[in-house]
Amino acid sequence: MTNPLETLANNPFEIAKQAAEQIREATGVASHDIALTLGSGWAKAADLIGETVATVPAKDIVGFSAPVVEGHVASIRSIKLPSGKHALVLGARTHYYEGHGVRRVVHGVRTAAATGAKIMILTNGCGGIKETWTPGTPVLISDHINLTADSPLEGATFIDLTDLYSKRLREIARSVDGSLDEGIYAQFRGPHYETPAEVQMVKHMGGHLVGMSTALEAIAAREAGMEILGFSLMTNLAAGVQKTPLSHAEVLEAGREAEPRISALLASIIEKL
Ligand code: 8IG
Repeated sequence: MTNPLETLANNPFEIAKQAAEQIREATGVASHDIALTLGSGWAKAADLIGETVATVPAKDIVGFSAPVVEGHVASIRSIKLPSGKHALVLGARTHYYEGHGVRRVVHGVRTAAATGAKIMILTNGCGGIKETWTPGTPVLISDHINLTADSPLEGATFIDLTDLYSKRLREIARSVDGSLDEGIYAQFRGPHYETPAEVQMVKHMGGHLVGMSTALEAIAAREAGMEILGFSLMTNLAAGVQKTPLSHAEVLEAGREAEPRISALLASIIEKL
């Protein structure tokens, strides 16, 4: 016989529901409309999109843990947009490479859905393969290649991933900045960067961006019925495309340099959602 409490503790959707309830209590906001995960280089967007109603330490919400990467922020913020809508900003992302399993990776997305969010904005910092891009270029994600060999879905959940990164939302983004390029994002498990040969493999597969997040989260967001906007900040040319070795310090510096500009861009896009 199974213990009902164990069943509850083992159900990721139940834990997300509990987390959403805790967020409701901590923020006083009954329901959120939009959720954002802010990756490297995007954190300032939270200050630009509206009025912060409440900031909650992520560690106070069930299932969230403190981030391990320098430059990531460990808080969950509820923001009232000028439109009157409520945005939930997840500053704490759990990466696949942390080794806590894929359920933990997508807990934020599932929690966002449980708070009522219908749109999930996933942002990240990543490497770029197109040589015409320079570090600091924001790129809309048009599709992904999941190279983690894993999935956040368990059991016979055959979810369609056509138009995973909403064409409608990408069009809204381009109505704000017509020069925005788009690309296909390949998620590796990391935490090492790719070899030049792996970057060439992705290029031959049709990928344009390489990173360590987002694809698994997008799948979970789609399962939860959300519409997804994916946004990458290309902070470095991928290994081998860039002739010099990759350094995390340089990646952070490129993020810092681009942050005000891309955060303002994201804020303008959010205004139109
Ligand atoms: I920022 O070049 C950042 N994140 N996999 N490759 C991968 N992840 C990244 C990279 C990169 N740059």
